[in-house]
Amino acid sequence: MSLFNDPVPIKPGMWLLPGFASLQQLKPDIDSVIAQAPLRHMQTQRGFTMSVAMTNCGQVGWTSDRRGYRYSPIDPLSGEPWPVMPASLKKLAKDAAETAGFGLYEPDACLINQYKPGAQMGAHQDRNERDFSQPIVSVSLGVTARFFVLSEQKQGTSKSVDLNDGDVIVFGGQARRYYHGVRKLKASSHPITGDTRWNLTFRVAQ
Ligand code: MD6
Ligand code: FE
Repeated sequence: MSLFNDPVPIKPGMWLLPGFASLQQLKPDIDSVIAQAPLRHMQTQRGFTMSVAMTNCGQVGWTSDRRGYRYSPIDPLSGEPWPVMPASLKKLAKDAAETAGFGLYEPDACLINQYKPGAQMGAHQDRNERDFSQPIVSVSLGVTARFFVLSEQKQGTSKSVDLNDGDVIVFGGQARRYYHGVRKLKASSHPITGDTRWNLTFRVAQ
């Protein structure tokens, strides 16, 4: 028997899987990725420094600099390929996708986001992936954050959902092109991560 609750629909194509992921299970693999490809604050094309610190694992990783953002097979910091996606992380993403009704999910990229108090992510669309029929699986760990979703055209009233430790979002179908972001992280404390929120987003990028 599983203690996991049924998926909760947030928007058409967007599912919340409350408490689907376990921090204790994933943290050693996250730490090992970070040991190989350190977290860094990337630059945007417009010259801003992102408040979220990022790294990647998988065949390609999401990177941004003054030339814009893209997926790259090479970590620009080291000149080496990104770390291999740990099996535990990949399995979690596949299980979550399947639970939300997306079978045969084979993510080739995982972006790791680290939020400290005050960090935020502005409204954006994820549109650099080749196949929009494939969902993004997003895993939240540690401190709770407020996630907001708009529409494909960005306007309209936003829908907000608090993402707690272990919550997973599967973002597919119609929702795949919706603008979304994360409100400024409030100072609070989690027994394992301290003041920090982690977010993993799995993508089929290529
Ligand atoms: C975050 N998440 O939760 C940022 N993108 O920190 C995202 O930008 C995101 O959660 C696409 C699909 C699901 C997401
Ligand atoms: Fe996103």
